[in-house]
Amino acid sequence: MIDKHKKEHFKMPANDAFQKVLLINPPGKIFVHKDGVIGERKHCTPPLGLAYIAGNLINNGYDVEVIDVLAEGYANERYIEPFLVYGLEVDEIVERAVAAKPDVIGFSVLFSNRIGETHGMAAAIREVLPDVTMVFGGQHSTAVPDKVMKQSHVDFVIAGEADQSMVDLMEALNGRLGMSEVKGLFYRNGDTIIDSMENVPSAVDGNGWKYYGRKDAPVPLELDALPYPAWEIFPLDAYWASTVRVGGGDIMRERFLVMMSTRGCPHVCTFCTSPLLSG
Ligand code: B12
Ligand code: SF4
Repeated sequence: MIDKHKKEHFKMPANDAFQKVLLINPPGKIFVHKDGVIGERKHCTPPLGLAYIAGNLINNGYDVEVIDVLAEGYANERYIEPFLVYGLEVDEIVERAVAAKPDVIGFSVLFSNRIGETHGMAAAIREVLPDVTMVFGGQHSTAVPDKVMKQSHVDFVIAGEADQSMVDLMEALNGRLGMSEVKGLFYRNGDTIIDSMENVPSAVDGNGWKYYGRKDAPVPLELDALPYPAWEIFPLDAYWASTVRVGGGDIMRERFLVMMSTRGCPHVCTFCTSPLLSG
């Protein structure tokens, strides 16, 4: 079997200013009806996108650590009307982030309903780590990057599938690539927010959004060239120990992982962020 983590690493100079990346998976959050009945089941599914990003960062010689707020704090529930939020407490996240000594922190915001908690964590970490670089990504950040960038603790948004563009951002921070060369990157120039894809023609325009064809979208073009997801740095036991599983029910009571067999979509349904993310 091919071990994709054993590919040759870039020759990284020992004095790279940006070497250690901390990836944070936000807490879980489900809706609770006024009568107290839970509107949906808790979920606890290994975060495939973050694992791919971690795999490619490691493959390119970077150090990566994960705080999986959802899985590690699965049993720690609090009711914030009208939601049940579950995950590690902010104080613990801040403590862990400081101990990790990251140069860059990446926050995954797959679901729009998590953005409030994610900004809350990021702002709390920013108070104690004023110089750390903070990057937001995932479906929500892709859909409304300008809105996400309005928060002063957010240094960058990477729109789209960031398996490769997160590595490219690290290369840009270390001076080996221009910011404008990082696909899907939103960054600041003074008070102006720059979109590195500004001049790339869209395939479809709709409701103020640009939808790119897969070949122009901010996505890795050769999926087969990506290393395997770096599950070894994720707290898989916490996922396997969770009592509620979305989808598989009884089948998923054993050790399991997730995979995705295709990316992108030829349609542009107005309620869906998938074509924005993946082309
Ligand atoms: C699998 C899946 C789930 C799984 C698990 C998700 C997980 N833990 O990974 C489960 C079943 C739990 C789930 C649940 C829900 N889901 Co869902 N889900 C998906 C699905 C089908 C695939 C996600 C995936 O694995 N993609 C593959 C990986 C490789 O991509 P990725 O995770 O997106 O990660 C890439 C980028 O997002 C980005 N990225 C991700 N993290 C980071 C971090 C940084 C720092 C950077 C730079 C980039 C970055 O780079 C990654 C690598 O390419 C998507 C649709 C889709 N096709 O994408 C919907 C989707 C994410 N889900 C969606 C929704 C709405 C939900 C629910 C809220 C539905 C509901 N009402 O209950 C729930 C959430 C639970 C809850 N109650 O809050 C929406 C989100 C839209 C939005 N803007 O909020 C999507 C986009 C579906 C849609 N078509 O609209 N979901
Ligand atoms: S809902 Fe999203 S993924 Fe499904 S067909 Fe429409 S655009 Fe494609």
